[in-house]
Amino acid sequence: MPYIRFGFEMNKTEAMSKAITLQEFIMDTQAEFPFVSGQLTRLLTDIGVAAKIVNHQVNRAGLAGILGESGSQNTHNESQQKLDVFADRTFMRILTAGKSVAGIGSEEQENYILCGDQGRSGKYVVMIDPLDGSSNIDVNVSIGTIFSIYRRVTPLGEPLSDQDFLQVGTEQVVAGYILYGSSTMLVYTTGSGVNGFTLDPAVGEFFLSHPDMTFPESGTVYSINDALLDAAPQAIKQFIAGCRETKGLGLKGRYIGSLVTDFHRNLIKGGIYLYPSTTRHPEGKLRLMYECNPLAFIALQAGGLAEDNTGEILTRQPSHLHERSPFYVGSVNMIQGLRSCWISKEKTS
Ligand code: AHM
Ligand code: MG
Repeated sequence: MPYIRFGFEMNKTEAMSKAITLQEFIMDTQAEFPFVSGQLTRLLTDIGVAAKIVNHQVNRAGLAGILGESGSQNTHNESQQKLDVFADRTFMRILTAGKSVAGIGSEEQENYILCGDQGRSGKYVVMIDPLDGSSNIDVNVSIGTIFSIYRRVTPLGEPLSDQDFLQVGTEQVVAGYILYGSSTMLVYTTGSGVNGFTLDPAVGEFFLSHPDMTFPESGTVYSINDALLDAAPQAIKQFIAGCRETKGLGLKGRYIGSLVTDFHRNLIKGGIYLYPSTTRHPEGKLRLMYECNPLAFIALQAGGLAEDNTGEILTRQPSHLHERSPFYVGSVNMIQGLRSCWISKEKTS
């Protein structure tokens, strides 16, 4: 999709050479949002600000002596790292300070948070994994933030309720992630293409660096935790066996164990990420609302596909906030290959 600025159409190369900041881009494209009121523009800007603060802390983690576990546990009984706590507090503080958010669901908080007067005002609900892949912090591996934004369901003026948070993935208005990697990137979609911005630390601005991101149709990378394979469904075993057999054709196995990083690489190079249901995690490990749905929404906007064990994940009705799901996301050819493995296993069982 061409990027249009001040009424002029630009191609990817022109857009990249214009030094367009995230703020400019958000303002220029805000007319794409249905029911535009400026609140979503403000909210996206706030996310960009919080990302810079978290990025600063991630980059100085070793020096500041804030590596290691904080001692507290999150709602899934996983030990929290100090940066998890910092990232969660930073996003909460900045998002609740703006007037556009009515409520926030965070992977690090047991219950959702209502902003202001029981969430009576503010048009939007945010779901966020403030720092994903945090077990990688101590070994200096890239980590990320994943977020999505929904329009509230209950009328303005009434307190928010469960139904505002338990919306199907297709209702997302915005989805995005921040990758704290060798450079820091913010990638997001408002449902009209996917665009990536790279932080220039010297000036403290995100600049449009990856306009109109698309999954290569034919992926060559498969990303799975190999240790899970014995306990995974037959269809997954068959698919991975097929990948291994064809590796002479250029297929590669690559698994970082940091979802945003694995997803981002596959988005650029073409590939599939798989986190299956297993004996230990029969419902999968990843969280539907904080991890799977936002990345699934981005994947579809980028011309890829995303599924759970039964089909398209975005149409699945969540039943609770911290629901888990198997997750398969990536290039069209690879997800279709996986689909045919599910079908052939159904036929033989
Ligand atoms: P987290 O939200 O506790 O960080 O867990 C999610 C992470 C993903 O980033 C990553 O893809 C996955 O867990 C790795 O899990 P495993 O170590 O089981 O392969
Ligand atoms: Mg996570």
